[in-house]
Amino acid sequence: MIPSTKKKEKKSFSVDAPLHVTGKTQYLDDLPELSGTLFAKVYAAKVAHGTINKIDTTKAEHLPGVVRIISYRDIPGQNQVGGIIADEPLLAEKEVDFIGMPILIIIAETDVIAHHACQLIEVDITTKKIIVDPVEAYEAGHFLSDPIHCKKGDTTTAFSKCKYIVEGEAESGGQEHVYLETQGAYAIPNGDRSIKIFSSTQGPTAVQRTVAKVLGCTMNQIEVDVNRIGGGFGGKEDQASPWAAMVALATHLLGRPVKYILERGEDLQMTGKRHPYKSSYKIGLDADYNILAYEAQYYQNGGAAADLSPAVLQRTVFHSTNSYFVPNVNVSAYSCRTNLPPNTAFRGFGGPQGMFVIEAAIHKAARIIGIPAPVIQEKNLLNEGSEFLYGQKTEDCEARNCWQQAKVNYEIEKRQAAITAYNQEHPNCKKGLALMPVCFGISFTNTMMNNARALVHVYSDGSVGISTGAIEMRQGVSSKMIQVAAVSFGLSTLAIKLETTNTTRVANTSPSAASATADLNGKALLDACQQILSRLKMMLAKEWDINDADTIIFENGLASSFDGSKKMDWKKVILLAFQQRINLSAKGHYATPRIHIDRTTLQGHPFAYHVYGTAILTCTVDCIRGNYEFDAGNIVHDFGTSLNPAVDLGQIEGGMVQGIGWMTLEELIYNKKGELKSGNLANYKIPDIYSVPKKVDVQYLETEGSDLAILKSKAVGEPPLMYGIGAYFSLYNAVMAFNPATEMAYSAPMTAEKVLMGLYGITEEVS
Ligand code: LUZ
Ligand code: MOS
Repeated sequence: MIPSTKKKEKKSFSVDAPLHVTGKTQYLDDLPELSGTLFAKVYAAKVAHGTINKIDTTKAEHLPGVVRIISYRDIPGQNQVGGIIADEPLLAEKEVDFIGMPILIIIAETDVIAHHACQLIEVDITTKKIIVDPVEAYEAGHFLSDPIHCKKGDTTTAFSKCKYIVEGEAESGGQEHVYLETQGAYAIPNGDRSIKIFSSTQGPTAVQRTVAKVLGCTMNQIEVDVNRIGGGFGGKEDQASPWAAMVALATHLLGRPVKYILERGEDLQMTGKRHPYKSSYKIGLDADYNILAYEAQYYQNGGAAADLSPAVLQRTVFHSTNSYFVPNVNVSAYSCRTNLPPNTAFRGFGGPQGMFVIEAAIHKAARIIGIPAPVIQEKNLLNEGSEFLYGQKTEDCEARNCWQQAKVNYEIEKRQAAITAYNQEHPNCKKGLALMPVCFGISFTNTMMNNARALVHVYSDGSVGISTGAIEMRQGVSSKMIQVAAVSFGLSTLAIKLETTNTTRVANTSPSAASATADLNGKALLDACQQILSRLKMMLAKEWDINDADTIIFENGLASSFDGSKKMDWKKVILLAFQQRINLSAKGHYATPRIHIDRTTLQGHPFAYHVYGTAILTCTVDCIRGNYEFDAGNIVHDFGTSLNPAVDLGQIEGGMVQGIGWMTLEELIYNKKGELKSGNLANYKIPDIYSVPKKVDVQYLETEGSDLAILKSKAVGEPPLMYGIGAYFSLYNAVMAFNPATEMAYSAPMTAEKVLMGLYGITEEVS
């Protein structure tokens, strides 16, 4: 036990903010290029499914400045980048499976030449049957992995006891990550038979492993280094690897540094996105509105290769009942193979898709019964000890506390009454309100991945250098890591330097994902700091003739005895330790305790803890034009004891807005040929300042926080995205205020077009 951890640096601290506001922040493309650097570019498939008959690269090869055109035949190792399932070639061999599938890599002296050469390549492909719809793929038997069936209790018997049974369908669209920094990598020869890669990745070890596989070498031949990345949102958990493999392959073949940073258009075309889902459900309630039974079938649009789809699907199943206790549940989930780019991790990782379905089911049930949806929501919230579908029981359950605080502090009843009055007075403008409770499980569902390591050096002048496996992707984890070390040693954050994330310093990392990065890496870092501290305490105990070394306190840059009679400046302590040849470096390790899951029955205790919250979203709809805006987004969130309130607040606000984007504006459109019709940011609309609710307010639920959270500061990355689901239902309610008989399908996003059709009862598709 370190006494100084009691005194957390409560002030909000950001190591990066001064760099960002002065434009000095260094990303991948800011690295100075070595002389002799070559540039890569992919030639990608232009049809979504077909057989390659002929490839003609003659013209491109003759273009001055083109150094080499690489095909799958040049790969010394395996032509394989699949992470969970080996079903994804780096470069197409005989078949192409989606538009944007890489076929060739052009290597040239400049990126302009590479771009030009790309246009001179001719590939002849015979088109085969193209499937873009998950249900069509399901019916044709095209799957990426085995279906998941998970049940609890007996839904059949339970339905026979229900007063109300409601069935229906729900559909949610994909979502493009739009990280500000596009995918990319830079490989340089690093001594004899070794390659160093700078990559914009959330998963340096995934990059290292994939590159080694493609090059047919061992992992110790590949070094991956990441300073920070300009956004990931899940898009770089698995899908940063192909570009790194391409440049490493070129470096291996040519012995020169090779760089590839995707243009925005290429990135939008070639990379996978959030999985669109089509789902059906059946929900049963008793006369008191208790949900007794819930069944659902999820059809996940996985794209052409598995990528992370099976794991995403599992999280959908685990979050199928969101923040509610349902005694009888029976769900089936299918990962369907289609001719789209392989869909991948995206903040929430299948959880949001699962939650949308039960929220739609509750909303529809409430409509049919003739009561407000929040009556059903509140009635069925999780209680202490409620059992989830996967067998785990809630501990320190905050579902009702968040809901209650939101209801009281944000004066729900008063606001609902004001909205009703407004709607009566305004024939052509309607307001709507919705509540969105969220319960999200923290840990990788794959237990094996929940571990991390850290390396700490205290230099002989007292300064500290720390390395972890965490990737800074603008979520503020760097600041949190520095705080953990500062708090541990009782030093100012200025004394701590965070190094890049590098596979030679911290090996076998899990990706920065699953909201667990600060917890896992922070705990490993704490372990390393504590090892050094305990050595220093032993030394001082001897020096000061104190029996119990643990009573020595490190605080405010000083070591002191418990009674304050002895004091020594940190720098002096370190100098003394150095003179006494004490080890001033340590490697920390952490593996989340308690968690386990039976992979066949899906029963166990997969999550370290759950994060809870409740959001209230209100909107105003222009009933002439279908336009809308959000009046307020009010959130009560369970942070535990926040380590960095400003960073955490940023995650809540940003997450909610990203969720609102997914639910309302962002419409990914692929036509039947598998062509992306929303392939630029003019026709794929992402939230801007006008999409942000006019009033955003976040309240802390005062809780202590879990011991499995870093310094009791609960994970905050993904949960807030799902607050955005409330935006969908607030719009639905506003439309119902105008047209109570509207038959709008539960189909997200709720674009202005859909609102307009809903207002006027137009159900057929306009194309
Ligand atoms: N990645 C992963 C994730 O591999 N497993 C998970 O459970 C997960 N959850 C959220 C985000 N990324
Ligand atoms: Mo993520 S969806 O936590 O990479």
